[in-house]
Amino acid sequence: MKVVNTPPIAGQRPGTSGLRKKVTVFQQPHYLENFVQAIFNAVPALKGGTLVLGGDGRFYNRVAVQIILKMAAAHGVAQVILGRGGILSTPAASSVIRKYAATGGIILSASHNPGGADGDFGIKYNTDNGGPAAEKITEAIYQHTTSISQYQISEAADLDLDVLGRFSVAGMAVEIIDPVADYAALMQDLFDFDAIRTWFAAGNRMQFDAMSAVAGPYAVEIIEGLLGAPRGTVVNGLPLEDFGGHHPDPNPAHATELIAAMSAANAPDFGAASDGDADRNMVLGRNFVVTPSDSLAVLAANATLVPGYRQGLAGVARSMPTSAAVDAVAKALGIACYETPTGWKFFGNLLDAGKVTLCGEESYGTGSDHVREKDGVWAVLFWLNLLAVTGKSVEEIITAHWARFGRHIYSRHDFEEIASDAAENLMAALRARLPELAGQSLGGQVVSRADDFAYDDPVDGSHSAGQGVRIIFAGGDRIIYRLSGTGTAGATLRVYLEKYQEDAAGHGVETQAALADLITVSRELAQIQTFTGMVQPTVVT
Ligand code: VG1
Ligand code: CO
Repeated sequence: MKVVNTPPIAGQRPGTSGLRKKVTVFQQPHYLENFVQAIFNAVPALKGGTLVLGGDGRFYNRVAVQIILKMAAAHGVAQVILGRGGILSTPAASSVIRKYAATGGIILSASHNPGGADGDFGIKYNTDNGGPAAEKITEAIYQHTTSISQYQISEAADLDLDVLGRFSVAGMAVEIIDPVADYAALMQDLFDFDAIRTWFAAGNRMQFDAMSAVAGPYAVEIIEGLLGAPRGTVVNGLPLEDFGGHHPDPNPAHATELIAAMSAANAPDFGAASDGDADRNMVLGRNFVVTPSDSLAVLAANATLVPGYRQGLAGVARSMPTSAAVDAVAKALGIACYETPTGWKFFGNLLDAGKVTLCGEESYGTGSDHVREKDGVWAVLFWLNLLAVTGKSVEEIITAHWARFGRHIYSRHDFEEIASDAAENLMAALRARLPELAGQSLGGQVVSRADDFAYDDPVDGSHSAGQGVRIIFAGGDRIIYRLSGTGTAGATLRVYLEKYQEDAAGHGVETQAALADLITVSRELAQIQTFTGMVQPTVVT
């Protein structure tokens, strides 16, 4: 074991989901080691405990795994459970932490951010419930990075990561597990695999685009293997260190290959994609895109059709910018609906306390109490289960849902790589105007409420302020503004737009056209062009 002197490195505060930086930043001397040491300092229980370790396989994953193994050994961790090849999808890591009652886990991923030598890398700590560490812990980790003076690392040789079995690194046990097996078993407990097998056997077709990311092995084994879908159902199924140069983000703007396949003449019945670490999902029907907010609402409304949720839902939760589609379902079901800040870590307490069963975010994230992360493959299997037992198409399910609950027309406009100070100034100017907005008319609609969202966790009472500016109109339409906490270059302004359309005659409208007035108001109110110089968003989903 050696002790290495190190200076604190600025800027290691975890964002919405862990610490994300360019690979080149992580490659700087001591950068990763300082952060990992801060985790061990902040979580003393890891000494003598079990740590789960794995990542999405992106560039630098294997290097980071070797470093973390040696540091874990130096810190007296009793056992590391490691995915073969250093691979574990984020939801699989969460399930493994829970199944083996581990002390915690370190997940290596920058999720939907691009990878490769010039791309992004990331690291986050998950606690013993399998979920992302709460703000209290991420903040403690950050504080340690600001005062660190040395780290400990063993001088053991590198471990061969590609062989299953039990090994030792400087006396610490390392169990290398199949990254898919435990997760696949959990999925079989939740979903009606027989019904889905029958659906495929009847000739229904699907395309799952793993976007050359970590979902590939999970989707191939579960969908083509256990569920008998034809070979080739999963495309881009081989995880690549640079995701083939693509943005592994499952939305219409980035999953262009899937969008094209689903709008072709011979399109499959069902399309799906997931992100870099397989916790996000996008689902589509033939020539029909499902928004994540609608998907959450549909899963909630139909949950009892699925074995794992047959007993009904305790409650549901959504992040604040996510549309109120699920609120309408909760109301009809007579269950609670919680509104939380952006980021999965805010769902953890609600799930642990049994207050909610399903939760989701507008950013292509859906999940349940089966793990403590959002879960892309789980959401896709949930949809497959619904398609199989209802015999309906995706479009039929969604349009029937709208007919019953009304449609929450929804879109997110992202303005990426804005200079950080311009973005901060824009938000500050917006916040300064909030007190005067209520009662005013904007674009012909009266503002009923204008505030900066704050959240009081109903379980532990923790308070999180400054979570996004909300402009809520009298009719329920909303414009939300917040800055991204996952980017690595400049700042990203996210503008979320929502309009409720009750009348079925208006449900077929094109989304951007239906939101045109709100879009204009959103640009003018925040003076987006004045502050950023940008006339149009870089990504619209
Ligand atoms: C984004 C999404 C948020 C999500 C987070 C992590 O955060 O908006 O809903 O929880 O990414 O997802 P932000 O701060 O950039 O808006 V993942 O799949 O990147 O871990
Ligand atoms: Co992700």
